[in-house]
Amino acid sequence: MADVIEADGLAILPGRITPAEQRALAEDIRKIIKKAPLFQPVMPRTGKPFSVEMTNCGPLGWVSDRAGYRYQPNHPVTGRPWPAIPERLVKLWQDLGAPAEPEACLVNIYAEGARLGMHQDRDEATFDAPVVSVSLGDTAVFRLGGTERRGPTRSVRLASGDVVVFGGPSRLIYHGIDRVLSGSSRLIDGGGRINLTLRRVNPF
Ligand code: MD3
Ligand code: FE
Repeated sequence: MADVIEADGLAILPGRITPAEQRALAEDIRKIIKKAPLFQPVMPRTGKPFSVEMTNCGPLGWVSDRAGYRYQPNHPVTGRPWPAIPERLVKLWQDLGAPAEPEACLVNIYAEGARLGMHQDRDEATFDAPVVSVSLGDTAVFRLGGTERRGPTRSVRLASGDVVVFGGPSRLIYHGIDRVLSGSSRLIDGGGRINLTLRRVNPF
């Protein structure tokens, strides 16, 4: 399918990653999880656990605990530095025209029933770079709003290999994952969905 470029800095690129590249990426992620085990973040203050499990790669990783949301250079459980971002993801970032190098790659793992409530991503010290999202495995029902919490939303399905670029005014839109369609992909043994988000945290 042709690239679908939408307005306001939003680009949805269905099937941007080939099936062979998707398998290679899934293997990269498996190795990252061996070095940087999945952890279950909890909500600031309340301590309510997310239904999504996470890890990171890159110089900085996003974490959430009772103290708040932040980026940090070390894994919250092992204390070790995050593994490097796979070269094929750095190349994707550059091929999409994003500036400098990504500093953080958040790995979100969705088992059956996992979801992510509507939120903005604004823990970064710069919004000048886009966020690049890569979906692998089961299809997600993604909800896309505007830059105000209230207001119209629409639903978009993100399948394995789809890439979305959120730049310009779209960098600060509200978004979330309503649900994951289990059994929709055979990429990941045991099913589920992986979402990778590549970000700049600091100005370049
Ligand atoms: C729009 N992840 O990690 S990817 C997140 O599928 C997150 O795991 C979802 O929202 C997931 O913060 C959605 C799409 C996405 C990611 C980051 C964005 C959309 C975005 C940042 C700014 C605007
Ligand atoms: Fe987000």
